[in-house]
Amino acid sequence: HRDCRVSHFRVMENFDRLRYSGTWYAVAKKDPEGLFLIDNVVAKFNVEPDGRMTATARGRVMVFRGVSTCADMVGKFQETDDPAKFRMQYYGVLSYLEKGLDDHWVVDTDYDNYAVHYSCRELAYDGTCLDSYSFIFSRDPTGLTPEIQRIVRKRQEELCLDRKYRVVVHNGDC
Ligand code: AZE
Repeated sequence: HRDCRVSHFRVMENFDRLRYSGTWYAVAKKDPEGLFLIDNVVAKFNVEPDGRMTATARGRVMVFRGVSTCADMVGKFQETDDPAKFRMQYYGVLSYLEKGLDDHWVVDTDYDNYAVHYSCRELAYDGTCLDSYSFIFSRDPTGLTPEIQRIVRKRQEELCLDRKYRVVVHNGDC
């Protein structure tokens, strides 16, 4: 039986934010509750001169029922005692868009092809997650190789999120 306690999830060892920087295309995502990025999600991670990690993200979001727009979001990362676990403060460049403070964990990456991201917004009393979101990122917008898909599927299972992901479409809308 799988251990779904969030504090027991394994994250990337010796996470290197410099190798992680640059453009990542979301190829799959597991949505949290409420409003979220819909598709065409592209994230760009940077390391600032002072060493801190920042990111921008672009993607299509629903603003009213049936009306969507492309949103530009900014993320600033606070370090924790685990180098692969951050707190991400984020906000929309346009004021009406969402803002918040989320966990941002890099679960696994080979830096050159794929990354598995995880965020739990609300813990249950038993330590499992009540409201999470997760992105599978690829350096290549057309997707991941079958070999890497196997690794990613394993990580999704370990996060207790197998079969909870949807494909993120990239069709040039944003
Ligand atoms: C992430 C990559 C790093 C930068 C940022 C990310 C997260 C963005 C959101 C956006 C939510 C938007 C909503 C709009 C209505 C993880 C993709 C900022 C959580 C809900």
